[in-house]
Parts: sequence; structure tokens; C-alpha cells
Amino acid sequence: MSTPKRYTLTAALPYTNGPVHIGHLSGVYIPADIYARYLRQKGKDVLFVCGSDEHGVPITLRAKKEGVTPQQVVDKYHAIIKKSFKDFGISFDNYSRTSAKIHHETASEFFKELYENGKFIEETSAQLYDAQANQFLADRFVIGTCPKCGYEESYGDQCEKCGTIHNATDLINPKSAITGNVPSLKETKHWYLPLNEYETWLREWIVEGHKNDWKTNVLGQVKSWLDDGLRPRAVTRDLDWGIPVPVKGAENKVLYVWFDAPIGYISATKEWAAQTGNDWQPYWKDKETKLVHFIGKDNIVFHCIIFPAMLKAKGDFILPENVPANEFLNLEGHKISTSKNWAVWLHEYLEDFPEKQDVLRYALTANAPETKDNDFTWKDFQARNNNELVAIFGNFINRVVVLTNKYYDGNVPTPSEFSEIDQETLAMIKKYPSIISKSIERYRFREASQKLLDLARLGNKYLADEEPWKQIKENPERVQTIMFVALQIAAALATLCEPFLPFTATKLNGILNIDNGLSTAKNTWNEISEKNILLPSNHKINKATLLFAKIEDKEVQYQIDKLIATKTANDQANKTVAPQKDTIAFEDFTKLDMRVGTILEAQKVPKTKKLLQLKVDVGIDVRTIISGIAESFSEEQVVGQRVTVLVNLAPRTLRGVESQGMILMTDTPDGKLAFVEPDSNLVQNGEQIS
Ligand code: B3M
Ligand code: ZN
Repeated sequence: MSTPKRYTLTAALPYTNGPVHIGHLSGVYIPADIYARYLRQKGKDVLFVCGSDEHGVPITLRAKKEGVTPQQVVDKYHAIIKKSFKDFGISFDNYSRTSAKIHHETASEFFKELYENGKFIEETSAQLYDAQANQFLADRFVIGTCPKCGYEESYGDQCEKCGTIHNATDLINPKSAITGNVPSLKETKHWYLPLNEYETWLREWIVEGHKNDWKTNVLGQVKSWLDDGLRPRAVTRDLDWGIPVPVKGAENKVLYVWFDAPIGYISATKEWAAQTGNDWQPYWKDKETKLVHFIGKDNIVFHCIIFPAMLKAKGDFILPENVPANEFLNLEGHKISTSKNWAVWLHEYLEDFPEKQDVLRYALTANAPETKDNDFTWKDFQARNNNELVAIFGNFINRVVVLTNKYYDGNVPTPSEFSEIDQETLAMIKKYPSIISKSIERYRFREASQKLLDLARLGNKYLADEEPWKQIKENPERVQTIMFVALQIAAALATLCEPFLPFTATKLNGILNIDNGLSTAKNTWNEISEKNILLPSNHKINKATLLFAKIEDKEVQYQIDKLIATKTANDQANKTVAPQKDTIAFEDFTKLDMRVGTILEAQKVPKTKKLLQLKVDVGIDVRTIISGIAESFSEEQVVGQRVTVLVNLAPRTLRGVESQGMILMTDTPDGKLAFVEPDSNLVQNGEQIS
């Protein structure tokens, strides 16, 4: 596309069945915000919209679980999500919601026009039905085995494991998510979008037309769906929560959530236009508008196949120029899970780290799952802050500002002759806007964030090589030039960091006394390459304040402990007690000879992780027993431990050592082992247990 006249950027509408977490942020909202802020810095006409996705089965399931109405669920989480995005600096021009009247109107009109133009197939067919719950089962109301990958927890409309979309009747061994019953079949009428009719066009538009500029993970998924062959897809549902189907004979039916939700981008645009007195149409109908959808990989099919087919059928809308979907983020090695509460929730993060929005923005950008799933750990979060933001970016700015205040009372000095290194450094500054732009324009935000840090590294190296603090006495003129150059780097960072670190940019502009209306000091993205002076001599900067504070181990340990406590509670809540073993005769029990004993000595069994070799006093004698407890206890911890020992178990040789008996153990909720011991020290070694 030649230089676009304007940009319409959309970010996936978060379901309001829970708050947003770091997986949503790293996959969708931070990259989208970086791109929007960057384009605004470049002076582009940008519209950045999002909103709450308030229909669909996840909402009704949450309402049932909490014993409230779906409207109460969406009102609660819409407010939490909208506030947390704002507090985190996600700079939407409008954050709307699909329960809004304007969306109901827009989606209904959209459907009606397609209906009246004969774009749907109207069909009555047998669909899954739960007689006990007295309702049809679609989407997340039914669980079964995915016909494509065999995943046994697939939903009725999409398999979370392989991403495939299917109809509920395609599931193998379907079960109602409401009652657990096996569903029956019942006739019902729905309206289908004949995706198969768009297959050739989609292949030309995407597989051919965008093979060089769309991400390989997106192209790969689209190709596999097209290769599997597209089928008509129902765009209506037998549900009572959603947008009523606006045609005759559709009583008690609503629009399928994935038909209405993407139209939410359009209604959010219309709402923005009404609020700001703008015309919404150019943002969705002018071919010189660049439309980009920011989403996670599980939404690729809806944004690259279904929504484009809807727009194509409608006829007068533009199509996305790119859909740079990210992969998934895991948390401490486990899949993020709303239902298991295994997540770092944005609103909770902001409570625990009220001034550290940019630290999370940076950590999630530097580690983003742009081409493959990635893992967030609190240790990496701490390292990114301490070793990069504090030690590189913050350290450079602090040195420049402290020295400028110390040597010149905060006034930008007048440089004398520039040395070769000065000229090289000033020339390098001019290159950074395009260096960073190149990565951003290709949606490589991880790479872009590291190029930004490279500029700070350039500043640190320049100061370390020129050592103004050593020359200030003998060669003050030279130091004026050095500090002038260093301040130009600081001014460049103030602009270039804004898309990634908006809160830091505000702080840094304050420290450099920019943005207080002094047009001489405020630099746009392009001006950094064009202007020779970003911060003029005699411009007075303010005193130094720290841009970033170190994050201590204990702050991170608190977060890790909180997660472990959550996981333990989850495991406990979901723990199923082992079923009782087969019944035995009393005679069988009398064969077991269990005694009280005490561990006298312990040592690791070489080349094993689990085994300890123990000397145990069992009253009868002191014997050697090998026990698999080394991952729960150290040798020192177990000496003196009272234990229950099965003494007449046939001896076994383990790693060359004969083990004469077994120490009885049990499990703790966090997966460790625990001893079974008498609750009185009066009990002697050798006492029988019966
Ligand atoms: N509500 C997000 C999800 O699948 C979904 C996005 C809609 S964007 C139109 O988690
Ligand atoms: Zn699957």
C-alpha cells in the first residue's frame, strides 16, 4: 500500500468474563499500543479502537457460576478492564462495549443487509440439545473431542488446542457443559455464511497477496484452513444472551458472538465519530486507509477468514492490510488459565506496582511471544528492570542530568569544536528513528525495544569513553561539548521511548524540561533525524529524579509465593482423592509388620536425584533402607526423624545397595512428601503398628 492517508487499528475485544492478564497484554494490547503511539509520533491520522466483548457463552457460564445475570457480569468486568487499560497507558481513542445500543444497531443492520442480499443460507438441521437443561448446546456449552487433533476438551465452535473451527455436531463424544449429559439432537433453523464460496478469493487475497508481508504463523494457519476446505458456518445461535436476530422466524435466536464481535470495531468507530464530530466512514471504507487487527493466535481464523468474508459480502468495506497475531505467553512454565486463576491480572499488578506500568510494558515487549509461545517469569521481570531499565536507560539519564546540574546549574552548555567521535555520535542519533521504525513497521516490537536500549547504550559508552568528570578541571571547554552531545542523546530518548515507555517519556520530558510549551525543545520522531539540535544551549533542565527503581528479591518472591499459593489452592480444590483399593482379608493385613523407627544417618545415593541411603533403628536392629525422599528432604533434615517402617518387605538391591524395608510416606498439597510418624516421643523404636 502506498503511504496510507489514515490508520484504523483494532485490538481484540476482551471477553468480559474476567479481567485481562499479562497474556492478553503481551499478545495484543501492548504491541497495538506501541504501534498506535509510534504512528501518532510520526504525525499520522490514527484511530485506535477496542471494547468489551460482552456476548457469547463464556459470559453466561460465568453468570451461572456466580449466580448473577449476564449483564451484571459484563458491567463488573467491563469497568475493571476499561480502568486497568487506562491506568496501564493503553491509548485507545475509544474503548466501547458490545452491549452498547450503537453496537446492537450496527450489528443488526449488518446482518439484515447480508440477509436481504441473500448472502446467507437458511437451513433447518439437527443440532445438539440438552433436554435436562432445556437448551441447545453450542460453543462453550458443549465439550468433546476435536475431530482434527483429538483434544478431548474442545469447545463446540473452536478447539483451543489446534485452533480449528468446527460445528458442534462435528465433536466426537460431545458432553453438555451444563449437566454433563450426552446431548440429543433436535431440529432448529439457523443462518449460515457460506465460507466455501469465499475460499478462492481468500486464497488469492491472503496466500498470494500477503505472502510477503503477513507473519508466517498467521499465513500458516490460514493456509491450513483453506487446505482443509471451508464450510458454511452458522452465524446465529439458540441463546437468550446476545443480539437478537433481526429477521422474521428467528424468535429466541441471537447473532453468533463471533459474527457480532468484530463488527464491534465498526460500532466503536461510529461511537468515537459521534463523540468527536468526525466521519467514521473513511476509517472503514476509504481504500487509502490502512486497517490492522491486533489479536492473539486463537483469533486468526475469525479475523482472517470469517470477518473478511463478512466484509467482502457487505461489499463496501476495506480489508485488513495486516493481522500481526502473536503466539501465547505462559506463566512460570504453565499455561495461563483464567479458570485456574493462574495468571498475573493487570488490575492486581497495578495495585502491587502502582508506579511500574512501564516495567511490565517493557518486560512483556522484550519477551513477547511474537513468533513462538514464550514464558513470563518474575525473575525475568526483575532482571529486565534492574539490568536494563535501571542499569542502562536510567543510569545514562541520571549521569547526564546530575552532571549538567553540577557543572552548569542545569543549563545546556554551548559546545565548542566537535571531535570526530562527537560527530559520529551526533550522526548516529539521527539514524535511530529509522532504525527503530524499521522494526516497528514490521511489527517486530521485541527487536524495536532492544534498538531503543541500544541508543541508551550508545550514550553510556560515549560518556564512559569521554569521561567528562575527569576532564572538567583541565579542559572545561571539552566537557561543555561532551555534555551537549550527551544531552542530545537524552532528548532523542525522550521521544523515541514514548511508544514503549509512555510513563517514562513523560517523566523524562519533565526532567529535561521539555513539553512545557517550549516548542524549541519538543522533538517529533522525524525531527530527530532532521534537526541538528534537539536540546538547544541555555535551555534549562530540571533536577535529576530516578526514572526506574531497583526491584528487590523480596518483591518478586512475594509474587512467586502468591502464585504458588494459588496453584496449591487450585490443586487442593481440584484434587481427587484416590479411590479405595480392593478389599483384603484381615489375614492379609496381619502379614504386614510395621514398626516405629528413627533415622540415625543419611547420605545421597550418588548419580540419583531422588534417593537417600538411610541407617534406621527399627528396634529389632539398625538397618539400611533406600528411600526416594531426596527431592523433599536434605540428608541433614532427616537425621533423628521418627518414622513408620514396613520391616518385613523382601529386601531389594537399589544402585548396588541392599534396602531392607520401606519408610512409609504421604503427599503434601504442593507435591512434596511427608513422613507418617507417631505423635508421641514415648513410643519406642520397634513398637509394632497394628
Ligand atoms: N473476545 C477474545 C478471545 O477470544 C475475543 C476477541 C473478539 S475480537 C472481535 O479471547
Ligand atoms: Zn483440535
